[in-house]
Amino acid sequence: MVSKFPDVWTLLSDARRRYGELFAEEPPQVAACAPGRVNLIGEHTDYNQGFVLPMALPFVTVVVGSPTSGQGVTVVTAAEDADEPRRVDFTLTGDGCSLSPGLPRWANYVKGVIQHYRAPGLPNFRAVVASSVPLGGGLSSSASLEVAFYTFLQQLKPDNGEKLGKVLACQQAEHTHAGVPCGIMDQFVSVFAREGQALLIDCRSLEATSVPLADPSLVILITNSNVKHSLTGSEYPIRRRHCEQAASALGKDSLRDVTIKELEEAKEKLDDVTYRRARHVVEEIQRTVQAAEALKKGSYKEFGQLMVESHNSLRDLYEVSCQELDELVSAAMEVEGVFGSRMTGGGFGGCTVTLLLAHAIDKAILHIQEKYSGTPTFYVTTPSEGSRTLSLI
Ligand code: GAF
Repeated sequence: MVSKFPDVWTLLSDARRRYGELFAEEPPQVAACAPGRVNLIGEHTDYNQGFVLPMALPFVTVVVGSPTSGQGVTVVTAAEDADEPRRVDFTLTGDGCSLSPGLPRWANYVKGVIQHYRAPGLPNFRAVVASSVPLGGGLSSSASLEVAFYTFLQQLKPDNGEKLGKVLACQQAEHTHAGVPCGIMDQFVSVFAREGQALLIDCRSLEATSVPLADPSLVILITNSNVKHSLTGSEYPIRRRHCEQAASALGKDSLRDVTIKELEEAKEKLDDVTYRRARHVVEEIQRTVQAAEALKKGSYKEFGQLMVESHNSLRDLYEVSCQELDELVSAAMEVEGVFGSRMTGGGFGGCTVTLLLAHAIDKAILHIQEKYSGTPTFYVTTPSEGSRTLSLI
């Protein structure tokens, strides 16, 4: 019932074997990995300079490879379900390169990371990528690929090692090469995450506080709706634009600087849609800070209530939920021992995240399965560590 995914060492050995099959003459010299994430609360707040509370998942992207003396770069993905060519070849130009996005789409993340890599003079190389992060499920498979790739490049040609620079470069890669004007959350947590902890990230100061989340009586259940509506790509930049318009109409740099009182007083300056988007963001920022406090105190009931409020706001005010996610949340909330449940990530499909007592897990899975009109996939997860190099010895 609960999906099992290969751990990092299994992925690493798969990637090494694949590398050996493809480039028979020598084994890979370096390896790196970076995790996907689930956001516990604080949705669509990162690009409004607000707070988010994600944690890294045990699902990772692994990159193995070696510098070569030959011409050009070759990258191969081992992704089972890639519906595009799995191999891409290109050349680096002298100045660190100008790699345009194109096909295959998965390679745009790689090209973007190379383009924004923070040290000149990358050598040519060959690499194989393998990942256990579910694709298209809103669990940041793209950020994990970007960050894993950056970490891999750091071993070919070290940059200054500054972690925030790495986060920003990977975010830039997503902007320029995937065309998604994302916030900072996904890349940040993929770099900075620590095992057993969620991260409260202040997306204005770019500082993060660890929030311990390793209570054995608790479980974090991710339920994949296994749907992805086509609105995902087009609606995200529209939401972002509405938020910027709202802040500017109120004379502020971002919605982080707006209080509920100020928003209510200035309501007539905004059209209804812009007002509702802003209302979600302003309240969600407050909710996230409150939720982090509740988690620190072990007030799981309060945390769960805030998760549900967050979901309702994403559904009614921000309008990024969908029927399938709403069904999954409602079903989860009917189970005794569940504290809270909400959609997670950008929305329009993907996953929900549910906080519940460990002893209620089987009952919750059965109930959600019975109530959901589609076919869900379940992952029981724990907060895991951020990007790192992997030993090949
Ligand atoms: C996507 C984006 F990439 C994040 O930056 C964030 O805005 C999230 O949607 C919504 O909270 O994952």
